[in-house]
Formats: sequence, structure tokens, C-alpha cells
Amino acid sequence: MDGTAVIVDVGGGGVCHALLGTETIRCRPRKRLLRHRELTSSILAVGDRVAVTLLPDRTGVIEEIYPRVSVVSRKAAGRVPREQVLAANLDQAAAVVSLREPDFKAGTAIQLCVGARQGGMEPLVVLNKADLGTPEEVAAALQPLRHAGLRCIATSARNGQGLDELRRLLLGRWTLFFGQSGAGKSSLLNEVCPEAGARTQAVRAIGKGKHTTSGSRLHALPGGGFVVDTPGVRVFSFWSQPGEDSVAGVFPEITRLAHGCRFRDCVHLHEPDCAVKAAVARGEVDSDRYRQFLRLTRR
Ligand SMILES: Nc1nc2c(ncn2[C@@H]2O[C@H](COP(=O)(O)OP(=O)(O)O)[C@@H](O)[C@H]2O)c(=O)[nH]1
Ligand SMILES: [Mg+2]
Ligand SMILES: [Zn+2]
Repeated sequence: MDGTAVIVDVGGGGVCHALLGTETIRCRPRKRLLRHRELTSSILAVGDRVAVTLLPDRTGVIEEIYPRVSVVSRKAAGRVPREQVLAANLDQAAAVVSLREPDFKAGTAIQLCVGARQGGMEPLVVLNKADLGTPEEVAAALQPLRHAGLRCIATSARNGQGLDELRRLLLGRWTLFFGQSGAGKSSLLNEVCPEAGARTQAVRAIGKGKHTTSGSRLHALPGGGFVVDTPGVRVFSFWSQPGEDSVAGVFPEITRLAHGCRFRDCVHLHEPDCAVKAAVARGEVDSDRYRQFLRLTRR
């Protein structure tokens, strides 16, 4: 049986696993495919749709990699910048952040959501470790994100809070879990998908740049749908500068005000008669939000 398969994980040398129908098979790409894409970017990514030929030993040969409809990439560490595709062709991306350990930062959540939008995935904020604070602290953390029109939920992999809601949001969809190391991605995955058996890390290792998830991996949810768990990263840096539209979407209050700036191409930094700066000065736009906006647009 030949056909279209979905990449489940990618190992060294292009050896990977793919889901063909209901069977997970070991695959290898044709050599010519390795030459086709630039060496700086991931040739194969989790979620890629591929055409495979099945060999008699039930391993597969990847004949073709279909164009990606959505993709979230980050800049991989190293001297030569390289694009690391976290996942392709998913429809939503959950920015998993924690209230504490590591401490919540609205800017990080916003940045991840912009990255999701930029890549064509619908963002969702999952504020985990809600058990480490009061309901008031959770509400205060989510307030600016909700204000920005982002869908947010608070969860705890420890006491089960919000997990039913999370399961509902994941049902029947293809979702990426990404974000800072230690926020609880693997723990949440294990809750919604008990067969995943994802390894989680000890709290004391957090912040030392270690991670226990070696690569992205696609997991099937019991009720339908898929989740991709990704290795946590200390800092998420975009592969490409986010476009205006992706940023505008999560800063609606700033985008609205920008219509009132004197210059159409105002970047709200040093220009005269800037409606955004004026609103910040009057306290009508939160100065943290303004700084986050500048950080994402000025690079
Ligand atoms: N208190 C608390 N700890 C959690 C929660 N979720 C995960 N942890 C702990 O946080 C650490 C990191 O979790 P892990 O799932 O490996 O994070 P990942 O790096 O994002 O995959 C582990 O020690 C977990 O036990 C939670 O909801 N509450
Ligand atoms: Mg993990
Ligand atoms: Zn302006």
C-alpha cells in the first residue's frame, strides 16, 4: 500500500516515523529530496505530509514532501543560524506558559502567539501551574492577553484544573505545544494523552537550559486529534521577522490608534504627532504592552 503519510518524528540522517493510515512505519527520504531544500532549513518536519512507497519489509521510502500549509519555526542555536521547524501543517499552536517556575511573563506569551499567527496557526494561551498561585494572580496574568483577543485557559497538570477544558479545545484538532522549557508541556500532554509517556523534567533542572524532550513528536489523542510536543527552549527566537499582520492581531488597541498617527508608516518611536505615543503618555495604553509591541516590530 502506497499513499500519503504524516511525519510523526524525525531522527538523525532523515530516518523518521510516519503515520500511514493507522500504521506507524519507519521511513527514509530519497536522497534527491535531501538535496532539494536548503541545508539551513529542516528538510523534514513533524506534521509534514509525504508520499511514501511501502517496501516488502514494511518500511517506507519518502518520494515527495508536500508543500506546508502552516509552520512554526525557530532559530536553532549554533554559530550558523539554522531554521528549526517545530511542526508543520497543524491548525492551532498552544503557547504553554507557567504562572511560576518559571515566572509568568506576558511578553513571552504574546511573542509565542505572534509566532503562531505568523506561521498560519491559531494561537491559544495555556497558563499552566495555576496551582502555584491564587485565582486572582491567574486572572491578573491572563487579563492583558484576553484583552488582546487571545483565547486563554488556566490549567494545572498537578491538580487537574482546566484539563477538561483543554481536552475540549484539543478535540479533533492538530495542536502544537510550544514555549519555554519547564512550563509543563510534557506533563500536560501526559494528562490529555496517557499513552504518550512523555518524559518530564525535575524542577531543579529548569532554567539550566536542559530539556528532556529530544525532538518534536506527534501524538494521537484518544478522542481524535493530534498534539505535537516540542522540546522546551530557554528563549524562543523567530526564524523570520513577524509580519505586520501577525503583530497587529495581538495588539488591537495599538493598531486602532495607529490610524490617528500623522505618518502612515509611523513606527511609533520618534515620529511627531504619533497617536500611539500620545496614548501611552496619557496612560490609555499600557506601557508594558507598548514595549512588547516595539520589541516585536523593531528588530
Ligand atoms: N506545580 C506544578 N508543577 C507542574 C505542573 N506541570 C508540570 N509541573 C512540573 O514542572 C516540571 C516541568 O514539567 P515538564 O512537563 O517537563 O515541562 P516542559 O519542559 O514544558 O515539557 C516538572 O517537574 C513537572 O512535574 C503544574 O501544573 N503544577
Ligand atoms: Mg517537555
Ligand atoms: Zn505612531
